Amino acid sequence: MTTDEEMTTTADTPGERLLLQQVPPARPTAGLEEDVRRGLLRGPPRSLPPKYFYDARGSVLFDRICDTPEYYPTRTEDALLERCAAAIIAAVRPKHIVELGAGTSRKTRRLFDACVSEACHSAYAPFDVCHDVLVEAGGSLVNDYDWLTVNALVGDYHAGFDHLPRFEGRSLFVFLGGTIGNFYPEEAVEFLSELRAHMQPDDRLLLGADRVKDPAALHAAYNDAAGVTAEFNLNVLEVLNRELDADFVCEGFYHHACYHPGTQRIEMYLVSKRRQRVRLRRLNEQLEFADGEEILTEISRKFTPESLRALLTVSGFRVEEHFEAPEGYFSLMLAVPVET
Ligand code: AVJ
Repeated sequence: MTTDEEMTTTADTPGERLLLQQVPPARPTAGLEEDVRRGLLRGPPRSLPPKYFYDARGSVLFDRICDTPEYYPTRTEDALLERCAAAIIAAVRPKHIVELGAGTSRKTRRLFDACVSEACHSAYAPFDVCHDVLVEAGGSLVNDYDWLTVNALVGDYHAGFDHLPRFEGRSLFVFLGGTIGNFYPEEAVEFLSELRAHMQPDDRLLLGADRVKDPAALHAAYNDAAGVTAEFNLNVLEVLNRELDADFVCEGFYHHACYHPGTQRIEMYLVSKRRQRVRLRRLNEQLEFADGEEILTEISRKFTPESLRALLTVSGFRVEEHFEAPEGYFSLMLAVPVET
């Protein structure tokens, strides 16, 4: 029989299992101002990096995109993870699970469930730019998994991995959601090579990527009927208005997303509905838009098993396992760093 005393000495309080740590950038990265000067004030096409979508409202809108019937990637990846998480945990038996761009860690719970069924109590290190999301998600994780230690890492994975802590024992790095598709080919290689350089020989990478498929299905996923993706895209103008004291009129632009089979990618644009001038007061700049002029706000690359494998190979990995969703809708590759 367990006494009250034993209870208090054996069970950690959830708060003691949630740690928070700042990860300083390994190199300076461009801020909004520099990205705007480089991408939005120049062109053609004018462009913005997709990371500015995710302010508080943008993150909520992204969650709502995931709930639209057309946007299949999130639920497809989740179902795939549910199916193969036990095999992954059994094969890797990680001491640490390190997630890049962890967000709310919703899909990662599939791995923790597998940790339970495989009796492999890994620690979790979610790495994300958003402090508040890490605290909230971390709090509910330590509550729901009474064995789990969360070592939340606040930082920008675009700023390199030099200051990411190196954990002892084997780490499983996970990069989910198909976010690798938001990188241009050279950027993706650079990013994965850098991650590879940070990894120890025994570590593994689990990479999720969306697949090339029927263009109609791809088109629908980025043009949902309820217009949530359009709202998400237009929200970046609100971010600019707030951060740069700009005067974009959202009604002056429309959402345009289209799949390009040649480059195997979705290109997402905001298109000016008329000639218009926009002031960026904090930058002391103004923009002149022609009628129909576009801003490229995101690319989302789609992969074949071969192109995903090739990306991992040139980045210094060997693919150990490939898990795919029905009809080749989504891929998860488990990869090991190649000795150099
Ligand atoms: C989760 C960043 C991979 O590219 O599909 C969803 C973002 N953009 N709808 C993607 C997104 C438009 C998404 N990522």
